[in-house]
Amino acid sequence: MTPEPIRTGLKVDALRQAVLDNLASLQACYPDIATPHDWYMALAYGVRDRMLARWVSTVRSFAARDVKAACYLSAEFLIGPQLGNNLVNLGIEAAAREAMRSLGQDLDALIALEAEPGLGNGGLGRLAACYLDSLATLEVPAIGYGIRYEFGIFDQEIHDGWQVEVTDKWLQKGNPWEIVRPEVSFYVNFGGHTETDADARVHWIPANRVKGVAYDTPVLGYRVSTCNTLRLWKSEAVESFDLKDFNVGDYYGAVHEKVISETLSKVLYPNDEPEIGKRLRLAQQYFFVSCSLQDILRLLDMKGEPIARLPEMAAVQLNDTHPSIAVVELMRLLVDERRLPWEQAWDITQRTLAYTNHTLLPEALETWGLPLFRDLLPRLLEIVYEINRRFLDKVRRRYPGDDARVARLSLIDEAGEKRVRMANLATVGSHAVNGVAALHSALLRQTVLRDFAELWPERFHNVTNGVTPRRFLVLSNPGLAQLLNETVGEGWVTDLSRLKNLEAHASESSFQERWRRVKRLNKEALANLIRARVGLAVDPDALFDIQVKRIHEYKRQHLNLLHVITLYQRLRRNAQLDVAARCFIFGGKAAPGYHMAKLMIRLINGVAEAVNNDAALGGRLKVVFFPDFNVKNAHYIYPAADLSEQISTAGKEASGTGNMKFMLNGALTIGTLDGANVEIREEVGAENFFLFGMAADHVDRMMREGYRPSDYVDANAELREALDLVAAGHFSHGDREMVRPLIDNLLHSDPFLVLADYAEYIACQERVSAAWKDQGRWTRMSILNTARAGKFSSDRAIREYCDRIWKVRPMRIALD
Ligand code: 26Q
Repeated sequence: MTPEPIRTGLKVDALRQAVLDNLASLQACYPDIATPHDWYMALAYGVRDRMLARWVSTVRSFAARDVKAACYLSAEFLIGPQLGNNLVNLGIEAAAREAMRSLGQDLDALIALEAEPGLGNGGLGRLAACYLDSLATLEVPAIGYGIRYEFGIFDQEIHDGWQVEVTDKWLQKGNPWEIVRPEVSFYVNFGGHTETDADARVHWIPANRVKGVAYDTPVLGYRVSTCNTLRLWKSEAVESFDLKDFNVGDYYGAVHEKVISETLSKVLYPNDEPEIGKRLRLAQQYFFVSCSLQDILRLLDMKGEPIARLPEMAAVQLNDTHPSIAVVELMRLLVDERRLPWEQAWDITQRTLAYTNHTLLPEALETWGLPLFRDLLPRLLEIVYEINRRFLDKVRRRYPGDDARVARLSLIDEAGEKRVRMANLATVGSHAVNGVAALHSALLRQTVLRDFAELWPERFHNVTNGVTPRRFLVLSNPGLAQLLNETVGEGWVTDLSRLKNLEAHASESSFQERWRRVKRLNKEALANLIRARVGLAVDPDALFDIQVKRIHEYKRQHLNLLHVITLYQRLRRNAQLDVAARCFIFGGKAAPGYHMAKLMIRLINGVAEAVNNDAALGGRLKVVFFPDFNVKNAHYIYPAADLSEQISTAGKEASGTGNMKFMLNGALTIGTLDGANVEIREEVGAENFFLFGMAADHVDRMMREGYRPSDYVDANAELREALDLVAAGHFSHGDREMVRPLIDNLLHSDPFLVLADYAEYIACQERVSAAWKDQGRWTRMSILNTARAGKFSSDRAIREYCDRIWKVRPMRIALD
C-alpha cells in the first residue's frame, strides 16, 4: 500500500510522521528535548495542514460562483480552544491519539495545554462561535469578522475570596491556528474635519489614520469539506501618514500616534463596565466595521459583481449594536467613495444589513454622546444626521403632530446631553431585526423597539439561540456521545432532533444504569479538577447543583446563595434533618468595575468557607466557587451537572445559552419563565422542569405599582434569618461593613426581586430534592432532557437565519 501524503493523510502513520517533521522544521527540536508545548505546536500545525486543502477549496469555490455569503460582524468571538474541536470535525481524534501515544505523548494532556482564546465576554461571543461552527457544518458560505484582541477577557483568580483580574496573554507562546495576511489590509480614518468641494462632494480630512491587517483562522465544518474563515483585524500604525503629512518634525509625536494606533486592538472591554474606555471602545467598533465592510466590497469587486448586487451577494448580520456603526459606514463607502446617489445607497444598505438584539436592559443599550462621536467620526455624524432627517420626515408624514413619537424614534436622544442611540440606528438601517428567544422577541416588540415594530411589523423576527453539539457534547462529553451513538446511531451530531429516539429507553433500568455511569464518571472528573484548583474534596454522589455564567444582579447568584444559607441554617438547627447531599458549584467573572458583582463572589466564597468547614453538617453541603470560568473549563462543568440554575428575574435574560448546554448534557433545570427557559420547558415538558417565580408581566406590574422588599422579609422567618446572618458578618469574618451594600440593596430596593421570589424558589428546591431521592425518576427526567434538546442546536438556529433573514443557501465543496 502506498503511504498517505504527510501533510494531508488522515491515518496514524501520516499523522505521526507529520508531527515528527513539524517538531524538526517548525519547532527546531527533536523528541528527546521537545517540551510538551513543542509537541502541542507540532501536532496543531499538523492538524492545520489537514484543514488547508479544504480551506483553499472553499475560498476558490466561493470566488468562482454566483453565491451569496453570510457575513457575521461581531465584536466578540469566544471560539474556545481549537485543537480538540478540529480533530473532532476532521474525524481524526482516534488516529491522532494513537499517533501521539506511539510518540510517548498523551493527546488529552496536549489538548489541555492550549491557551484559551478569550475573545469574548460571555453568551454573545460564544453564540457567534457556535454559529460559525454550524455555518461551516451546514456548508454555508460564511465569514466571521471581528477584532484580534491581543488581550482577551481577563483571567480570574480568587485571593481571600475576592476576584483578582490577571491579564490574559493568549498569544504569548504563538497561535498556530491563525494566518496573517499582510496584503489584506485597509485604512481607517479618525478625527479631523470634513470639507465639501465644488461638486458637492464631501471629503473627510482625518487627523489620524490606522491600518487594519487581516488575521485568518480556519473554521472547519463537522465531517464536511467546507472550511470557512474567521477574519480578525489587528490595528497597526500607518507610518508614512504620521511622519510625512501631519507630524513633520515631530518625531516623538509621531511615535506616540503610532502607539495609539496599535492600542486599538489591544484589549477586549468587559461588559457592565461603567464609563471606562468609552472613546477607545467606539474607535474599536468603527475600526473593525470599516475594515470588514471594505473587505466585503473588495470581494464583490474581485468577483466582478457591480455594487448594486451587494444585497444579493452578502448578508451582513450585526451581532448586537456593537457593529451598528456599519449602517453609517456602508453609506459613507457607497456615497462618498463609490459616488452612488443617496437613495440607491440607502436601498443597498438596508437590504444588506440585519440586526440581532441581545438585551432589553435599558442600562445596557448602547448610546454615544455627540461630542465624542463628532470628535472621533465627524463624517459619520453628518451621515447619521442625514439618515435621521430623512427618516423622521417620513415618520412625521405618517403620524402628523405626534412629536412624542418622533422623539422616541429619533436616532438622537435629545433629553439631557445629546446621544446617538445605536439600537435605533441598527433598526432603521436593517431589513430584519430579531430577538434571541421567543419571549425576548415579543418583549422587544412591546418595549424597547415598540414604535419601530408599529412602523415596520414585517421587519421583526425571532430566532431562538442554539449551541453546537460538536463542542458541547461530542468533544466535551465523549462518554455520553458514545452512549448516544450506540443507542440512536451517529446521525444526531448533525441532526439533533434524532435524540428524540432516546425517549423509548428513558424508563429502561439497564439503560438508566449506563446513563448514570456516564454522569458519574463526568462528576468524578469535575471533582478531581475541583480538588486540583480549589483544594476541596467533593463527593461525586452528591447532587451537583451548578450556576455558571457572568456574575450579575439580574442573574441572581445571590438568590441561589440564599438557598444555600437556608439549608445551612436548617441543618445547624437540626443535624438529623433528612437533607440529600448537595454540592453547589458557582462560576463566572464579574466586570472589574462592577462592585456589587465582585461582592457577590466574595460572599459566595465566604459562605463556602463557613459551610465546607462546619463539621455539624456531616459533609452534606459543599459550596465551590470554580475560578476562571471559560470555554475550556466549561468542557468539564456542563457534562457533570445534575441541576442547572437558570434563575434570572423574568424578562431580563434575553435567552441564555448555558441553559441549553446543561440540558443537552442531561441536567435538569430549575428556572424562571425567562429567555429560552420558556422554550426549554415547552420542549421537555412541564413535569420535567422545575419552575418557580414571577412571570415577566407580573414583575413588570410589581415594579410599576411599587415593590416593598421588606414585606417579604417580614413574612418569612427563614429569609430574615438568612439575611441577618449575612448582615452580622457570619460569612465575612465578622465584617459587617463589607456586606452592607448588598444587604442594603436587597432590603431597600431589590431591583431584581430576589426577595419576592425567595419563598417560591425554596419550595421549588424542595421538589428538586424529593425528585433526586428517587434516582429512577431523576434519571428518566435526565434522559428526557437530552432527548428533547434537539431544538437548541445552533444548526436549527442557523437554518432559520439562512431561510428567513439572509436568503443564503449551502454550497457543496469538492476537494481538489
Ligand atoms: C458594551 C459596551 C462597552 C463594552 C462592552 C459592551 C458589551 C460587551 C458584551 C455589552 C454586552 C456584551 C455581551 C452581552 C451578552 O453576552 N448578552 C447575552 O447574549 C446571549 C446570546 O444571545 C444571550 O443568551 C444572553 O441572554 C445575553 O445576556
